[in-house]
Amino acid sequence: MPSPPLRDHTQLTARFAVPGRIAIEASPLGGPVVRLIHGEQQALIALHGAQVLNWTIRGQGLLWLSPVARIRDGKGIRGGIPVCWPWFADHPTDVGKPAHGFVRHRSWEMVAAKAEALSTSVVLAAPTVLADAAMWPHDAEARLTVSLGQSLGLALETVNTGSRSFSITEALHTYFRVSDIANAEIAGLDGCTYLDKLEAFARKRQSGAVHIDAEVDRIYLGDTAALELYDKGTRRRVLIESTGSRSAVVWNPWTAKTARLGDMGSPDAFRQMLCIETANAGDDVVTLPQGGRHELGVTYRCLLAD
Ligand code: TA6
Repeated sequence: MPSPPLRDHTQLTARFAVPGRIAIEASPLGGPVVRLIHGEQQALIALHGAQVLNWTIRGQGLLWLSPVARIRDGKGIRGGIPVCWPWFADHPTDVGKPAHGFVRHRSWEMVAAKAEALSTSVVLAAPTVLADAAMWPHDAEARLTVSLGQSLGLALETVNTGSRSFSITEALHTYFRVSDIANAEIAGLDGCTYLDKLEAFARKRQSGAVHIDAEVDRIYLGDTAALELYDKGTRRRVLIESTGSRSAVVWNPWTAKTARLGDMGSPDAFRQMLCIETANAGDDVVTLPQGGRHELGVTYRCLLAD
């Protein structure tokens, strides 16, 4: 009989903390978080949704988090890196089910943490439970490894622990911080086909780098494994390298959707964020047989201007 998951701050600290490298803290957002420290980098990961809330290099924050973000049972946290699983965006057949699946709305189990010479990492797990069957009638486990080393790395593993095959879509829904959306440019998607969600998923072709001057909500298909976000306001480049993914999502809500979302923190908050998401979305579906495993991985390497 597996031991019950550790949720208590004291127990988690006793089992996983490493002085100066791994700490379990009570976040002002309202739940326990894991702080990873590796050289000049730090990352903060909420147990809620296994959501990376912050990633800093020499104190500079590289991810966007809503100033009104809160950790609340059954809700998502606006910003950082939400884990969308076992479906991306609306459920394929029932829009009454929560967008982006259900594991971002619950506390994950902390199952491992390591402070090594070349990396500092944590592993969090979210096995499906009986109550999930009404939403998704499969036995599975999602496991997220977050690591700091040469870069910030995330690896989302799906394990089919049941007796029937199933299909998933998924995304690491990363909100990057930018100096201003007018300064941002995404390279690496030139020539890719994309589905434009704002025009009933019409198929279009990307020409050149991606610039944002209105609401954008696109699923790029094909070779999306090496992207670069350049911010000419900070002269900062983030190299985005994905594995186990054949699609990438680019999203900025702009003015009207920001107002409809209501939890962005201010009417012009969209100007400081840009989502570039490593995914298996749209046509890009992952099917796992009984006992099958799949890993969606991404590394973010930041080249800071001196
Ligand atoms: O990834 C883009 C997207 O699917 C957009 O359509 C928008 O809905 C965004 O995700 C935010 O979704 P959320 O459920 O976090 O508000």
